[in-house]
Amino acid sequence: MTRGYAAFPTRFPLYNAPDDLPPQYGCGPIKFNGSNNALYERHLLFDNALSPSEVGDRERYEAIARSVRDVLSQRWQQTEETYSRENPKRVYYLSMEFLIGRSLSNNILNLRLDPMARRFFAENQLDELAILAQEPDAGLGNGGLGRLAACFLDSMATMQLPGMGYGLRFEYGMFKQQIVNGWQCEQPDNWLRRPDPWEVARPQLAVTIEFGCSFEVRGGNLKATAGASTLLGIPYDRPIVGYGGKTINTLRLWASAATNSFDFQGFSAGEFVSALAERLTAETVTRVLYPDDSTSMGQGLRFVQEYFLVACSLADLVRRFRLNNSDWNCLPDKVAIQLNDTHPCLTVPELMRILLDDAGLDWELAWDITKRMLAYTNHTLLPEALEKWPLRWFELMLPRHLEIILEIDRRLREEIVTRWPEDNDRAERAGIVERGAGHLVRMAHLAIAGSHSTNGVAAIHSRLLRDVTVRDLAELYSDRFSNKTNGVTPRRWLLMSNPGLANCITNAIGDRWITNMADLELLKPLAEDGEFIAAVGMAKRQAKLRFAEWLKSQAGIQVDPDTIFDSQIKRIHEYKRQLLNGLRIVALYNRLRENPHVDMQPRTFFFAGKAAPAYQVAKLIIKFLNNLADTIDGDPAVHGRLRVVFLPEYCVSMAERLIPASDVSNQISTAGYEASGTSNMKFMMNGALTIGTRDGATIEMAEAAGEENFFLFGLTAEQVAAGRDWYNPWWHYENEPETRAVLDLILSGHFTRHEPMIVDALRNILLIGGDTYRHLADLGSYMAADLRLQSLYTKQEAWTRRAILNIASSGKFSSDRTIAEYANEIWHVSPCPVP
Ligand code: 26V
Repeated sequence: MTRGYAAFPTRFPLYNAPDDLPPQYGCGPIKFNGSNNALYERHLLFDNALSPSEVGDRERYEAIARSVRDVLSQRWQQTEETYSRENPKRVYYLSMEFLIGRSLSNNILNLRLDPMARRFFAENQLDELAILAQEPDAGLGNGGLGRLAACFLDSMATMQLPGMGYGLRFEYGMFKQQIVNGWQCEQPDNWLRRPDPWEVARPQLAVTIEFGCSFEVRGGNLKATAGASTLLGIPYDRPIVGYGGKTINTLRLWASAATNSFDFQGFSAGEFVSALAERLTAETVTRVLYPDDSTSMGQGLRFVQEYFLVACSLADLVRRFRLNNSDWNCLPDKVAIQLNDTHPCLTVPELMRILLDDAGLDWELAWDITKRMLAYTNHTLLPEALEKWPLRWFELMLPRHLEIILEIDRRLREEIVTRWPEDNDRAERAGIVERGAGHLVRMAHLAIAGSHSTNGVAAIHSRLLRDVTVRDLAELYSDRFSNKTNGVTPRRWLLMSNPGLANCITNAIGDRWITNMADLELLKPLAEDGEFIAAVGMAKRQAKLRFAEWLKSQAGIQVDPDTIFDSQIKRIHEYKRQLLNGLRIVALYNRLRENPHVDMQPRTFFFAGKAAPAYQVAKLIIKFLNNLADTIDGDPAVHGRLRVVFLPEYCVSMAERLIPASDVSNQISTAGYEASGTSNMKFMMNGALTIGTRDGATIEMAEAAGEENFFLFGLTAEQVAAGRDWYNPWWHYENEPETRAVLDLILSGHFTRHEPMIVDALRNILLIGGDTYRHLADLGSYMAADLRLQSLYTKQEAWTRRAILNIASSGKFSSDRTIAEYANEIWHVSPCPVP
């Protein structure tokens, strides 16, 4: 008999607290007995009705995850009970995306079960890494906006705030990226093919949503047809464990279904197939995440998804409010709703509809309540990504909402004309409905008019939003605008992903930093302490070795940890300028080819990121980077000195591995374009030095650490804007020898031997088309900053000292700080501790 079976107990004792759980993190009634495996064994064998010889790592993963969920489920219920009893003001974070990644190790860590888990894996001789790798990333997001939502949930739970996330349960998340002959190929991400141990379906709480039209799937698209219809929203809850396990909040994701899941009449009449087709159409709504974060191209299904999220979530939270409160006037005292970009901004007309039609309030009161409840965050200034929906779609699908929007628009215009009677165009510019060939509803304007707060995500971004992008509305409602600089959770991004460095920090200053990142300031004096410098240097080396080993085992790629690890990992976008990084690499390559004896630090460049499937230029950039990697790899002249690696399938789990191992973080967007960035913060906390432009939150990071500890370069946002009419890339080509040599080598086809169309495309982007994103303007100063960086790297101690000063200054970029600002200045919610 195998060990697992023999150990199977006949009774299931109550869980006892792990003996090494520090008392300050005591989880109340949560008890877990580390010395027996009862829970695990039961899940392993009974959940899938398997014999011990049949179980593999996937079953082991599920059994461990289920055991952890058992451990937290009581506390999860108590959290909800406490909120029901105390009836505090709650905050709801509405987002089309939650990029949560994996949950098992994060939940173990936040429950402080990690010592016990380590013992468990050892005692049972289980391969921890192989088992953790069984969990698919929950890739329910495109990039920064979705990952921010996930970090915010972690912070709210850790700070014991009564918060809840609302999103969609996409059956297919962000596509899987393969690289074939250098090109990106997309594969569906069927992440729910196997049962997800973290989600709890709550069909008893399903809500019914009404549309002014019916739907059918035609030619792969969702088409609206005549006649009203209904959809069912079924909630699936996921636990959000705060650090220390005191509060466990909920992320509620909605899945769509048909109201009559089975048409029995139709079935009797022999219409079995069409009855089921209706059901399939209904389920289409939450089938797939839109993998495009660069354009708001009119997609009918996307519009339906947005309304579905809004309608389900509002029905749910209003129902919850009504359980404890009878007076509609109290809604803003009990509910704050944060709108993550304009994606959930149909909340404005939907809430008005509920207050007018269901609650029977008059317009003035309904409008006042709506504004006091809602707050809006903007995450991009790119005009092509600002959502505008055709008025016609409202007419077709949401006629009542259209009436409400037109009335909001009428009143807004009236207000503007009264205040600026001389300014004839202002109402047209600032109105909600953009009048034109096809009338469009400007969702950002709707969000600003219908809320009490609008914020950007870094100081420069909030300023540009107010002074340029929505200037007219900002002048009208100046008191509504503020900035809330983004942050990231130090639990996942430092404590969990970089245990070596985390230990180093804890040994030096204690572990309070985990929930109080300002404490990292205490590390500043240690930047002069030889022993601490050595320890931090060692932690970086360990992380590099660990990453190199992982890469070897996963992809068969061998990288040298003695080279500088220089990373740029993010969505592929022209404005993020992966191409500029490529130009830098070609310049270094040229230097080495010209003079093999040139003094240059050996380097490995890492790229990772996905392009929107329809974004051709972004896909071409991926192809170029892969060609660059192949050519350089195949050139013996630079062997051992220069290496380029494009890592396919960038995701949260990959970032968790690569960021701790990186020496250099590239944040090189054209100034004025990157709203904030959040990977920049993760790199900083993990002791990478930043080479970057004065854009987004990088500006505030350099301010915090001191510009002398950063490698800043390039045009400022003001200079970029000022050059709009006269910038000419040819000037740089003609007057800067290195720039010219770089372009000549690329345009000679050196990296694209049998692919002339790539050369044509690059010539177009960088020269003929005017170089919209100023690659050539910034290449010279990028190279200069790069030289400074290389020279510092030769002095390892000085380098690590700067890394320490960066870590010590990264406290501001904890999402705990960001959430404290939202809670105090926008939501006015306070902690509601669970006894
Ligand atoms: C935009 C769109 C356009 C309509 C179709 C679907 C779709 C999906 C996602 C997006 C998001 C674009 C905005 C975005 O992700 N912004 C990023 O937000 C981060 C968090 O605030 C910030 O750090 C990044 O700088 C910013 O690019």
